[in-house]
Parts: sequence; structure tokens; C-alpha cells
Amino acid sequence: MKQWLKMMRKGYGKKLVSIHAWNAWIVVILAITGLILIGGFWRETLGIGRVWLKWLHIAVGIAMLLPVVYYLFLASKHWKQLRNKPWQKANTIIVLALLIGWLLSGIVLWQFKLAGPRWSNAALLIHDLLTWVGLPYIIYHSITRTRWLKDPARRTIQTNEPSTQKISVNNPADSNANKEELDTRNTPAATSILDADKDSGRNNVPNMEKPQPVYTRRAFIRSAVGIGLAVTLGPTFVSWVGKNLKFDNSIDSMLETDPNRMVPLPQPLSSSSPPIGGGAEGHFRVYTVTPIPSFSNANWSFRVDGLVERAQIWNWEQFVKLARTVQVSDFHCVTGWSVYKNTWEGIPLKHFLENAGIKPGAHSVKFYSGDGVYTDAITLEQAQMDDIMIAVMHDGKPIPADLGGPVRLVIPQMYAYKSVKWLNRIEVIDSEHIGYWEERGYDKDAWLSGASQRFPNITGS
Ligand SMILES: Nc1nc2c(c(=O)[nH]1)N[C@H]1C(S)=C(S)[C@@H](COP(=O)(O)O)O[C@H]1N2
Ligand SMILES: [Mo]
Repeated sequence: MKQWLKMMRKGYGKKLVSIHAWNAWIVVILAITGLILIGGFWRETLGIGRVWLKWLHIAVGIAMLLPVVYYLFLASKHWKQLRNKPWQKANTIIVLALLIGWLLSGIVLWQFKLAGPRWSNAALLIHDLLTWVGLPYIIYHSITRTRWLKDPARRTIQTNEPSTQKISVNNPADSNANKEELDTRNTPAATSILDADKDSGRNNVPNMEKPQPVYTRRAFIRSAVGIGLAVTLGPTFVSWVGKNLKFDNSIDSMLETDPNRMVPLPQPLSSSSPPIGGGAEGHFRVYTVTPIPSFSNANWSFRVDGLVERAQIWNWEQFVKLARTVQVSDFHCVTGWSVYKNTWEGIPLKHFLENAGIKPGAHSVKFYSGDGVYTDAITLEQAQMDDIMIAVMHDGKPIPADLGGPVRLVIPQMYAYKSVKWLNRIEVIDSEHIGYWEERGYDKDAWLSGASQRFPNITGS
């Protein structure tokens, strides 16, 4: 074991440098892929490419274990070397904590089905927070270190040979300029590095330090970080902060600035206001593949048509008069966030289908969004689940445009990409229909893990 550790630590300084370089590249790849994954802007452009990108992000994320674990073997030695450098110590701790935090929360996100919604929700928040705190920190670190690295004698990690070090220590001009470095060299830790290097037998030949290839470092930072940031970080950061850090009353503030102009507003049933169980827990991330559409009585209608006996169309005044029911359900996005205990008030899908009368030959029920782009579908059999709701209210209030108002679909037994926002048409069709995200690689059946217990004869188990 001791022998093996010694092996691991051979050429300690050079190893640290290459671990650092590897790790830097890994972080750059993770940052770029991760930011593209979060960024709403790229969702539509990428389509199924986004699924590949997610796997790349996961694979590279796991690969990050290698430099991190390797570093831990060298850590005690590095630590001694840093003993008089509190800032660099702090930096090392911060970076390690970030990497380990990203790794652990990333593993939970990767295995979100195993972890369950509560864990993955927490992991997602941690993963994002670490990103918005950690990434600027790391960028700052790289940029400040670039300048600092121009002077090889001031490096934290010493790769140069002892003979060179001795010369520079004895050079008064140099030692004045690099007082910080002097301290390190005089510590026992520095001596032990010399010993280790002697073991390796490379020191017999005095070896002058080569000038550091600073340009690679600078090019690295300029190109990789610069491009990555410009393209992704700016706009994504602003919108992430805007949408996800409004923790309290975010729905209320959405309603205050709601672009929808529906008259009259729906009035909640008593079981919906106050909401059953105290209201929703968690917050919705506003997802949309189009700009958020807005509606008024003049441009809003709702229709049920296709393979039905009685096709029908409602305007808003008629639609708000339809009898509604109330239900409480959880809402799960397939990317790992959830909102629990939503009190939805609306019309069960079953009512619309029963009133319209299904014609023979019908196979699926297709849902259209008023954004003109998004659609999805479920089979006629799946449409029999009595908790599928055409929702008009959430927690006793109108649904804001951001969350799909004035009317959105809610399918509690499936992932939320089935829950079409700005729903304005239900069509009964004779074949299956591949929905917006299914076309881009998502599962056609979006069952949640518990669905087969709740609807055994529909989920087929
Ligand atoms: N019209 C439309 N409906 C949509 C989407 C969308 O982009 N456009 N995204 C779906 C996805 S993937 C999720 S997770 C939920 C998000 O709902 P929210 O934006 O209200 O949080 O809406 C679903 N319905
Ligand atoms: Mo989603």
C-alpha cells in the first residue's frame, strides 16, 4: 500500500499540473453542455440532439471522478505545500467542494427515477445553484491565474527541479520579488518534494527550467471559456435567475403581469380556494418551445372535433360556465423537477369525450396548443383515466399565461410534457400521433413510476 501510494505520487508536481489541465477541460465541456441543456433557447433547435447532449454531459461528468480521486491521493502533499497560502488553500477547498457537489447532485439527477422526485428536485436546485455560484468563481479563478501564471516562479505547483530552486533562492533580487515563494521553499514540505524527486532518479542531471508555455494557457481560456460564456452563460443566466429565483409567490407575480385578458375571470369553487392541503409545494419552471402566447376573449376559443358525433366550439364566456371539479395532484417534469399538491380546477377530459360521443375507428386523442406548434396525444384507452383534466384554475387562481393559461391540460399519471399548455383543441383521430417531444426522442408513453398501481387496467400491468 505504501509502495503503491509512493508510485501514485511519483512526479507529484507534474501530475498535479496535468490533473489540473484535464479537470479544466472537463469543467469547460460540462459547463457548455450543461448550459445548453438548461437554456430554453437551444431546446427547440437541438430536438433529440438534446438527449444525446444529456448523455454526453453525464458521461463526462462521471469521467470527472478520475482527476478528482487522483487529486485526493496527492492532496496531503499539496496541502503541506500550501501551508502558508491561505488563499490558495481556500481556493482548493472551494473548487473541490464544487466538483464534489456537482458530482453527487449530478449522480442523483442521472438516476432521478431511482432517487424519486423529492431527491431529484433538491439535487437539481443544488446542481443549478452550484453552477451559478461556481462557474463565475471558476472563470474568475482561471482569468486571474492566467496573469499570475506568466511568472513561472510563482506557481503553486512546482515542477521545476531542486537545483533550479536553489539558484533562485540564492538570488537576492528574485527572492525579494517572490517572497511568497521563498516561504514555501523553506518548509519541510518542499524538502520532501525534493526527496521524492530524488527517488525518481531524475535529479542527477541538473535541469534548467524551461520557459512555461503561457500562450497555451491563455489561448485555452480565451477560446474555450470565452466562446462558451458568450454563447450560453449570459442569456441563460439572466433568464434562470428571473424564472427560478423568484421563490415566493412566483405565481402571484406572474398573475400580476399576466398578458391574458380573459373576461370574466373564472371564480373558484370553495374546495379550490383555499386550496386543498394548503397549496402547491415547489415551483414551476416555465417551459415553452415558442414565445409565450397571450389571449383575450377575441382570439380565444376551444373546440372538440375529429371522430366525434357532436363536434363543438366554445368561446370564453361559454367555456367559463362549464361545470368544473377539483383535484389535487403532483406534477413531474421528466428533466427532474416536480411541483407537489397542485389543486387543479377544471373539466375532466372524460366529460368532453362522453358529451361529444366517440365514433367507431377512433384510436387516439390529440391535443393542440394555442401556440400553434406544440401538440401531444394519448390513446383513447389512456384518455379514460378520470384524473386527466382540462384545467382552468390552479390553487384557486386563474392559470397565468406563463403556466399555460387560460386553459391547460393536466395528465397527472404521466410526465408533464404530455400536459399541453394553452390547450385550445381536442381532436379524436384514427391513428396515433407523435407529439412535439416524442418527435425529438422522448418516450411516447410518459408513465410515471406509480401509474401502474393507480390505473392497472389502463397502464397494462
Ligand atoms: N405548449 C406547450 N406545452 C408544454 C410545453 C411547451 O413547451 N409548450 N412543455 C411541456 C413540458 S416539457 C413541461 S415540464 C410542462 C411545463 O409546464 P410549466 O411551464 O407550466 O412549468 O409543460 C409541458 N407542456
Ligand atoms: Mo418537461
